[in-house]
Amino acid sequence: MGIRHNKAKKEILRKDGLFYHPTFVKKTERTEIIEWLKTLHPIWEMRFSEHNPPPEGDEQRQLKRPVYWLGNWQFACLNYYHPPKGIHNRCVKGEDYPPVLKTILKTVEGITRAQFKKNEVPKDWQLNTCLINFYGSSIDPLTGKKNDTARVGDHKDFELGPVASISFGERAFFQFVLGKKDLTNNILYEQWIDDCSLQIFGGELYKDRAFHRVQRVENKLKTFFDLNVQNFETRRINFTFRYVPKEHIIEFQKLPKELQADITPYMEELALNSDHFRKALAKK
Ligand SMILES: O=C(O)CCC(=O)C(=O)O
Repeated sequence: MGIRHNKAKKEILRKDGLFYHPTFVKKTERTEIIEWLKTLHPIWEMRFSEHNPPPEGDEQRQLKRPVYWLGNWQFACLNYYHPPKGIHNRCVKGEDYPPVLKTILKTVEGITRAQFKKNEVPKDWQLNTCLINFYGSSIDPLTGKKNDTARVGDHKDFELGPVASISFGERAFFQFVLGKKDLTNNILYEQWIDDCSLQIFGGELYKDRAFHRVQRVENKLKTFFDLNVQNFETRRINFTFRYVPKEHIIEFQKLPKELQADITPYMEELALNSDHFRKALAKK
């Protein structure tokens, strides 16, 4: 049986391997982060590429949502960071965090060290990688028809050590599940993720054994973020912070040529609005 977090009380939740603070991000920080988000131009990625075609039984597809990465960019077609074997040529040096996130992260790293066991936090662990997911509905530019894609299927985050996430906007229904991926799942824990909340999970049970997923995102407020995402209505934004050892973060120009070719269109799109990506493409 799943254990439901008592959302009405807005209590901080402390379990072995899971920490949740429903009102962690201050309103002033929220405002600053949302303003900064308006400067970003998130992109749509395809899951596969010319040099990493879909394996048998799978097919090329667009990700369900626009994304932006900080610290390093794990392009979907480079297959994401997946230790112990998938560690090379997957994490391309990205933009630094804005000051407001740096400040928040110092506290988050402190909470993590205090709440998690020593053996659950790797040596040199720091939250130096961030995936920003934009949840909402895509809008067909011809018909105006909306398609709600605000969910994420069962998966694990393979970066070592605890991962932390902060969320903004509509609440998301989040589950940790045990058992084989996509089969009848045994719900380990489920909870609503609130606006301005912090969730941290790690350890053998929540991080290594359980899959996690976002089942749905509420659509109650009918207010959308005003961001640079074409044909998309964003009603929730989630930042997931992770750790990738420095030696596994590579400059674009050091990638093998065929992988450079696969991600060049994304780098060019990012370079339209980012000095970092402009310089990365120009470097020899
Ligand atoms: O949106 C969320 O709360 C979770 C996102 C997630 O599962 C991920 O980034 O791996």
